[in-house]
Amino acid sequence: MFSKPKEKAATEQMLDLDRIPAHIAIIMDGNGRWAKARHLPRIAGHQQGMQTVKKVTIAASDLGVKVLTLYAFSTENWKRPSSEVNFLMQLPIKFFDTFVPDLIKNNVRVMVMGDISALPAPTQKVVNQAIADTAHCTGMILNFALNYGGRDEIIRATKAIAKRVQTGDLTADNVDESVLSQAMMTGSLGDLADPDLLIRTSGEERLSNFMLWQLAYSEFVFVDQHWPDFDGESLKAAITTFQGRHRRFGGLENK
Ligand code: V07
Repeated sequence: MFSKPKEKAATEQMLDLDRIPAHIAIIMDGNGRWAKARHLPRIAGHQQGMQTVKKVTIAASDLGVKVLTLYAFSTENWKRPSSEVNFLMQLPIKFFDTFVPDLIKNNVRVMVMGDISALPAPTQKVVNQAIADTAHCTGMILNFALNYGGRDEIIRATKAIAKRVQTGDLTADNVDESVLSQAMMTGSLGDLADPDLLIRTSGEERLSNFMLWQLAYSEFVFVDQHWPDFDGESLKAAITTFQGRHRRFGGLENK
């Protein structure tokens, strides 16, 4: 009477390999809670979370996902203790030191969205190097949101468009969804810019300033696992949940 089961448990259904979401975005939450539950420092959770990034990247690539966007560091994360921020800034370096050959072997191309120029110089260097080293890869795009904020992205896009109007390259009347989409940090992804599926781990059900424009029509799947406990099977379960839902894009029916 009060709640009807509106979707089958993902485990009761089968994963349809012909309907894998093209673009999956993940808010990798719960590293600190994972560590706390084990009486470990928060940074141990981040370290383990990085290993999960590697496993999930390969799992997504194997499933035929075209873009995997991972929220690694938000513009708000600078408010954390400086010791934790310093550790987090080392993670892209550790990640690429150990993982670039695997990325190349799996034909995965690295992309980054966010204000990279505000990161420590060695972090910027390794990120730019990884982008360059994988520029020839034609498989999945692994898109890290690093020093990224959704409102910041919208402000930057708005400024860029305002400047185009100012120089006469564009008229105000010609500003439409397509112009906005291309001015966003995902503009280069073309029709893959908008995630089909957003996953957030660790039980929180908020957007936390992530891809505000691009998530307008996405399916949201929230899972209780902390990010370090997430794995390829969890990814498949989330995709199965996604496949069990109707997507209507605001229209009436789209079966
Ligand atoms: C970070 C591990 C995953 C859980 C979330 C927070 C901690 C991978 C990267 C990364 C980022 C950019 C890049 C290559 C790797 C990363 C940060 C934190 C700041 F080009 N994991 N990871 N960056 N965590």
